[in-house]
Amino acid sequence: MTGQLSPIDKAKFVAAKKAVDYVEDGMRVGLGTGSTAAWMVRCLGELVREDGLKIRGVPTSTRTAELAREVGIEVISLDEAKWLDLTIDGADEFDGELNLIKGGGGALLQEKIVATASDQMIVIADAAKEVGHLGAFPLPVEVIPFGWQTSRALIEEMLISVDVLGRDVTLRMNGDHPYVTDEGNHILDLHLGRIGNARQLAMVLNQIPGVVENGLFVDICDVVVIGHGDGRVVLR
Ligand code: ABF
Repeated sequence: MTGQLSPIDKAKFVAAKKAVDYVEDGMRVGLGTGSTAAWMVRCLGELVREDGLKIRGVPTSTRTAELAREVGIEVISLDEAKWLDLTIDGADEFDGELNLIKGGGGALLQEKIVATASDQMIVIADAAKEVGHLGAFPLPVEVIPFGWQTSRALIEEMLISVDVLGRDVTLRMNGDHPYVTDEGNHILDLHLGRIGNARQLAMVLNQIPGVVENGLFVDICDVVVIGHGDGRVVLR
């Protein structure tokens, strides 16, 4: 499965492989989105096929659902699962309080719902994702298409009164067209540079009309499994 991996892919793989140690027979598992989470899905698939691991997976995106089925994992909906024992997902940034920025892959809405509906959330990440302060990675905010420019203007106005370094807000594009999420929404990327108070910003953002969800995961992550290019794994 792994062949000759680049250091970054090795880091992602070893984090993913370590995280699946937490998965036990009979679990309902939230399956994350992104390249690190894809390694996790492949590792779980190998355990299902070769060791008879019995789990049911709830994917956080259509692409994760496709990969999970491809590797032999039984896929169910969150409504069928009702609640999850464990979610394993990637992240774009994590800080010392295990708060996260997620959504670089465009799946933040389902990711946050699934992670919140879990007894435990494990993040798997290469070491470069660890930051002193969140914000260098543009913060994704999912907005409905109706009046998205008004939502953007209201966000820009709100940013004047919060503790951030930058205030540039851009519409995420997919080629010549706006990016469209699995739910048919758009994503605004907030180039904030440094977020002073993630908890406050997460709350204020979701009060803005048209905003569906934001990529700040505050008090949701329980453990971060950090992979390094030399094969080392560290837990936070
Ligand atoms: C996903 O993991 C997204 O929320 C986040 O953008 C992504 C990180 O991607 P990768 O693992 O490819 O670095 O859950």
